[in-house]
Amino acid sequence: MTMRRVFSGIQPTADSFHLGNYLGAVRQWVDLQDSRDAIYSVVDMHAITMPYDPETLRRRTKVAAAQLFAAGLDPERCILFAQSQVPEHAELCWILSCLTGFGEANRMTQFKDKSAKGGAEASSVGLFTYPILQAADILLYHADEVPVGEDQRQHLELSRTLAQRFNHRFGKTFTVPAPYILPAVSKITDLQDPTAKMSKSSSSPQGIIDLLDEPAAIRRKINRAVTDAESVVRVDDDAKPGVTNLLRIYAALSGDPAGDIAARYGDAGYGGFKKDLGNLVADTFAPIRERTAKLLDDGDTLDRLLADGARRAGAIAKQTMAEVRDKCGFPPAILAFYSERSRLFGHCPRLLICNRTLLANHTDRGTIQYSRAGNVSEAPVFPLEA
Ligand code: AQP
Repeated sequence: MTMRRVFSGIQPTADSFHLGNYLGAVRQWVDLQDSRDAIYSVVDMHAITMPYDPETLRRRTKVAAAQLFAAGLDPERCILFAQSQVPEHAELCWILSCLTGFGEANRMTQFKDKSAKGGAEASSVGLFTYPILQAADILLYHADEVPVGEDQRQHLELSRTLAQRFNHRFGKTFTVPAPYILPAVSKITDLQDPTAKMSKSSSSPQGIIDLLDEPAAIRRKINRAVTDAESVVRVDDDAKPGVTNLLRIYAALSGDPAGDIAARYGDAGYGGFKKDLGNLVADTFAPIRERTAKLLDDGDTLDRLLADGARRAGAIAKQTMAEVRDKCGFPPAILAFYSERSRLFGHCPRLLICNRTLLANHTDRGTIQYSRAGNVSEAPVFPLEA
């Protein structure tokens, strides 16, 4: 039986992932490697929807990949790649954009929240179409499931709608993806504002725990986390959002049920509870932090791992796009590669996929002739070597 496929992405928008990213996404990614056909991406094209600095983005993309490998992603058991190294994401995004209603895109709450901060005039069109690029990310790989936090549920619903719409208009092409959301960790909140999600871009330094924080900083932040005046450790989302958030983090990292942890500390105050939780988070993150530093010291290996991931992801994406382009009515733009030195064409996987038959190699003018459904046509070929 073939394994179900998962796809998920994470933005390199900070110098470290945070506890919410870790529990809501990264840890699931690691766990799912054994039971799923897993494809993950550092989505650097999403990271340019807000103003950014190219050198910072380059560095953060590597730091993101290093953290993911350090957290347990294994290139033997999953594919991890940088989104911008597989150009088909942008190509499919355009096609899906043409299937998305303006009003439909305008209902996305993440755009409303993020654009409200800087003002709609200052927001980029890329920020507006972000969920369509996300749909392209997912649909390119025919993902069955998408492990994400609760904040991504609405975007995932759009991906499902676009897959169904494309299939309805052009014939069955895409898998309709399902969200994979674990409620207990789907919204880790800000330690200083426990009603808001912990977020790279909007949490204050005291409200966010970074995966790469020093152990002392982690303990201090948890010690100063906002709680309440009651001094009883128990789950109550409405009356005790701060303590409930800390209990959820404790339960997720220890594996113990939140009720058992609450019973252990009872009404003895928050001091001991926070101290133990601080140690637990610090101990969980310390080895990831050390492994990340080692991986970053060996930049060549990291580059090689990402390039290999892009090669493997790109092979799947190219197959999908060959079918999509054909269904949309586009002629094939890149049908085959050939080597100038050998003057021989290489494999033509796109020809096979789209029921085209190779008739002739016109190496003199850099094209090939093919037939499709009895019609003869010509397409450009791009040399691998200059
Ligand atoms: N607080 C959170 N609790 C649980 N899951 C979370 N995720 C993010 N915050 C929480 C999940 O982490 C994955 C990667 O997120 P992302 O980097 O693509 O962007 P995001 O969701 O917008 O997260 P941030 O931290 O708020 O980033 P910025 O500030 O750059 O926008 C996703 O699966 C997300 O659900």
